Amino acid sequence: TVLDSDMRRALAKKELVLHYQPQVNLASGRIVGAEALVRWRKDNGDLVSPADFLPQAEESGLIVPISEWVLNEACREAASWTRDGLPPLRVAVNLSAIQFRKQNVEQVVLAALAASGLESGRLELELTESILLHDTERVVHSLRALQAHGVTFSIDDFGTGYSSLSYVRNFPVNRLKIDRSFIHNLREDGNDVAIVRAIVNLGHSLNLDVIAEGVETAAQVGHLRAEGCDEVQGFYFGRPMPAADFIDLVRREA
Ligand code: G
Ligand code: G
Ligand code: NA
Ligand code: MN
Repeated sequence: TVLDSDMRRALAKKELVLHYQPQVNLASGRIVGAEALVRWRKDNGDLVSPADFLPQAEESGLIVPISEWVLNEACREAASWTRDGLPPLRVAVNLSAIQFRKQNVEQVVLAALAASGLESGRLELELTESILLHDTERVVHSLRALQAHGVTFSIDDFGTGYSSLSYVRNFPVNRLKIDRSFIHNLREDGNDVAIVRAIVNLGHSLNLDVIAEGVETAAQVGHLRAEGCDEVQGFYFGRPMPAADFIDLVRREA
């Protein structure tokens, strides 16, 4: 398709960029990491959302080289932040199910760490249900191998899947990311209050950290703090932003 050849060109011409969204620890109030989110910056300056090109990239398989670029770029940039005097922030990278099908994820991740010099404990990989749904044994094997190197894993969009609880049981993960749909109406909707409490308690009783995504208001922050949620991410603390802006934000809070 036209989109495919455009994307191939985008990769070759280095039109992809990463934006970073801060992740804040609620106890310290400090930025402890960032989620890397890909954007396509076209010739004409337009910024295309991943929602508008990743589905087709998954269809065509181009998601594999795109994801590999994202992983290498995120590791490279995060490693450069510490050289620039920033604290050793965590960087979270989204993985796609297709990667697990088409490549040796373990090798690709270890190669990105080696090439960048990023300390492995600073890399977190975000897993979605589409990864956890299939080929469980092979995925578990890759995750365990990487975990042995210090890489951590989170379950993205937690609570929205068909079998979220079995993922927690079957996969070696370190963190639950409460899906933003539960955060959106947190104050008014009694069910969401109960669900957030249940996820925080589940996580903590299994020794997992819990982060809420889609946090947009001070009231939501207060609520999540009261519930004992460990970390937050959302527009309230910062939209996904270019690396230079993220670095400035971290510097300003230091
Ligand atoms: O950043 P944003 O709002 O536009 O992201 C839209 C969707 O694209 C989200 O579901 C996000 O997880 C996904 N996404 C963003 N960057 C990446 C990436 O590098 N790899 C994968 N697999 N998904 C991504
Ligand atoms: O979970 P996923 O990786 O799909 O989430 C990343 C997406 O969520 C990005 O598109 C990002 O722009 C979006 N996002 C981040 N923070 C917020 C927020 O506070 N509110 C809403 N509505 N979307 C957010
Ligand atoms: Na994500
Ligand atoms: Mn998410």
